[in-house]
Amino acid sequence: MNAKNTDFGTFAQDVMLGLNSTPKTLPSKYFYDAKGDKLFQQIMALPEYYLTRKEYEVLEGQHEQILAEVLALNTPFNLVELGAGDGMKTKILLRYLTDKKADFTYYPVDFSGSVLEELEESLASEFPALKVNPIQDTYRDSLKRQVWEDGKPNLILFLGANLGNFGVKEAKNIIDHLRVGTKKGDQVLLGFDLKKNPQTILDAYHDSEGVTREFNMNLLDRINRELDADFDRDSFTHWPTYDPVSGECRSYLVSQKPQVVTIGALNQSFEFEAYESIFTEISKKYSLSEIEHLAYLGGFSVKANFLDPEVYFADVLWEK
Ligand code: AVI
Repeated sequence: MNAKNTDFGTFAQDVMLGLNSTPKTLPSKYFYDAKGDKLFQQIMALPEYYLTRKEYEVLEGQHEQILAEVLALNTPFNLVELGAGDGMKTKILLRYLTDKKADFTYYPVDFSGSVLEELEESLASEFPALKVNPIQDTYRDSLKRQVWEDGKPNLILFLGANLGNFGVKEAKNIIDHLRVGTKKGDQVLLGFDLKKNPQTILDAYHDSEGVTREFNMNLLDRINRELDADFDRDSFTHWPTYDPVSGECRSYLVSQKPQVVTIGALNQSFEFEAYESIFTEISKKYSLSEIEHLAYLGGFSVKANFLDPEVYFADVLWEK
């Protein structure tokens, strides 16, 4: 595996920067340790969390059209996936490509080493002949390094509404990395959660079983565990919000009282006023016109938008 340094130093530094900011913030990429990965799997199966089911529906129903062009090239290619996760949805594409005897190498990129290990195991048993080259890295750094680049056409997958976990400026920056990290003729398939009834969106991030709450709280547990801190998780409330204008669903952990939290590894204490918040995650929802604008910014042409019948989710195919 091509491993990147995701060590203690980076985590500690990001926590220090985030908690010293005003307002306080913690990066959502640190949700995903072994426990966070399991919680996210549970989230994906929640009745309120429609995103995974809807994207599955799109890929299951329209994979032939989605892959028609890359198959028509009739030449070996690379299938690169940014944020591969458990590969559940990608396996629809892998199965179809394998059935069609396509000659390709699959490069799953993920920040989480444990996720990649599990994925590699499941692929080995379900697709024994598949050429797999896992890369442990961030989206941006992997696009900078392009370890897959060998002159063959690339189809880059960025599914699961993962781009939504970045603010507008950062999302544009990632699209810019996609622009630089692809060559003419490469295709990109991106998943976007679409703007819809605000209540439906809010419910997806405020599930009745409290799994999403636990997912956020795990970040405090992780800081306690890995950075020798004393967050009292019961004195924080999980608080998701949704703004239908910006399409931004934002999650916060709100301190229920004035308190001081000490992080041993940073040798620093952080004061919280009553009801002061830590911003933990953004999950932006897009309109189709906003998505088209992103394609334009990246210098991509829109080949097709693949939607579910309820128009909850879009997988969009762009070409450089
Ligand atoms: C991974 N990502 C697209 C999820 C989302 O919907 O923003 C992460 C998540 N956060 C809370 N629930 C799910």
